[in-house]
Amino acid sequence: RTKMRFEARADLAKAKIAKDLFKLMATKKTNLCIAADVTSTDEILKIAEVCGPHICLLKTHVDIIENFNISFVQALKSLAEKHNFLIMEDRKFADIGNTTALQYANGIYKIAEWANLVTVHSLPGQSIIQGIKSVAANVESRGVFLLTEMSSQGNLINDKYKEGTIKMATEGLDTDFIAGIVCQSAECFAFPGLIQLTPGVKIDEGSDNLGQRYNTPEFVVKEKGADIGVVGRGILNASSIEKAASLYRDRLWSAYCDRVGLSA
Ligand code: UP6
Repeated sequence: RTKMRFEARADLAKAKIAKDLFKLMATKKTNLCIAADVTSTDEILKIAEVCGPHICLLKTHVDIIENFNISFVQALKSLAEKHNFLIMEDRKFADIGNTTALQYANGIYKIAEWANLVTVHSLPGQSIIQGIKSVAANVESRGVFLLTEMSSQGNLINDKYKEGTIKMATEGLDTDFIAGIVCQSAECFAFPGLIQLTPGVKIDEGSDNLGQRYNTPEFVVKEKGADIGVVGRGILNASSIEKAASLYRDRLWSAYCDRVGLSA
């Protein structure tokens, strides 16, 4: 649980996109990422418009959208500009470098064209990052988050896998392209220039009936070292998503301020 502030960590970050995101969080005063896990383009755009002012990051699962089209991507990018947030496609790539490069740049979604960030499993090794990097139009405006731990009950990640992933994120050949790690605990903190993204956040702790486990905003930021908290259903199932986003933003940001000794 580092007490360093985002501004100072921006200076240490090796990936340009991590510097940008640290600075965005510090100036906009938000460390909330919304998981826009809905299946229509209209719903995602509504979330982006209404919650945009409260978030640093909007996370998509583009392959759950029923009516995907390229004008949707343009509209989402404009909203990202208007409200000043970045877009992360939570694709969780996990194949060999060559296949991952094809999946990232081609197909219907052409993720490389619009996602500032993507998530990647470390399972295949360093080559998966090299694959993505090889087809990224601009290494400065793109980057990856490496999955180091998962929130789901019974996942198979062990200490050795975790150590290997952290090594890849801190000592590998592509540290200029790794913005951060997706994890659940402060044990994963290795270098203050990396951003810790933690999903499984809900004000009402507990679990869903498919293995997801939740912790409160305060717990993930102050005890588990999260820099960014990812909230999906905690916001999406609220009667007002705008109010819920504002509430999660306040709770996550206050917890960060407490951790680093800032007045909110
Ligand atoms: N996510 C997790 N746990 C992980 C990694 N990723 O929940 O270890 C992602 C899910 C979902 C979001 O794919 O998009 O974070 C959590 O959504 P929820 O808040 O509705 O549970």
